[in-house]
Amino acid sequence: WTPERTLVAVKPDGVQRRLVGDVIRRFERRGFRLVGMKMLQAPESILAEHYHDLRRKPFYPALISYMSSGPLVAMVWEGHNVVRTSRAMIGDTDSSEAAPGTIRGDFSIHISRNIIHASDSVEGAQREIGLWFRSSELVDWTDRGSQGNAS
Ligand code: YYY
Ligand code: MG
Repeated sequence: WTPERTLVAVKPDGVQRRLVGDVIRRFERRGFRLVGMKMLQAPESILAEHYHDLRRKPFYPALISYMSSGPLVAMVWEGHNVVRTSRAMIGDTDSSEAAPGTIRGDFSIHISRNIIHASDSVEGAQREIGLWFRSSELVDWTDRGSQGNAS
C-alpha cells in the first residue's frame, strides 16, 4: 500500500453543470477517502501560484479568468496510488483525446472547459494541498470494520 493524498478540484464549469456529486461519487466508489473539501471563489493569488508553471503559456490569461469565473470545489482524496489513479479517472487534458468513461471524456469537449483538476505528481499534490488547505481543514478518519472498505 502506498498511502497518498492528492488535490482534486471541480472547476467552475463543473460546478455550473452540477457535476460535483458525480465527481465525488466516482472517487468514493473507487474506494478513495475524502479528507478535505470546500467550496470557494478562488482568489487570483492562489490561482497564480497553482498554475505558476504555466504563466508564460498563451492560454494562461484565459485559464485564470475561467478559473475565477465562479466558485469551485476543492477536495483532498487519500488512498493507494491516488495521484496516478485520479489522473486516469479524469482523463486526458485535451477533452477531445479523453477516453469515454473518464470524467473529461464523459462530460467535456474542449480543453479550455475540462471540468476538473487533479495533481499530476506526488510532489505537486503536496504543494497544491498546502496551497489550498490549512492542515486543520484536513480530517484524519479511519474505517470502522463493518462499514469500511479496504482503502
Ligand atoms: O493537469 P491538467 O489540467 O490535465 O493540464 P495542465 O497541462 O496542467 O494545464 C492546466 C489547465 O490549463 C488545463 O486543465 C486546461 C488549461 N489548458 C488550456 O486551456 N489550453 C492548453 N493548450 C493547455 C492547458
Ligand atoms: Mg496540471
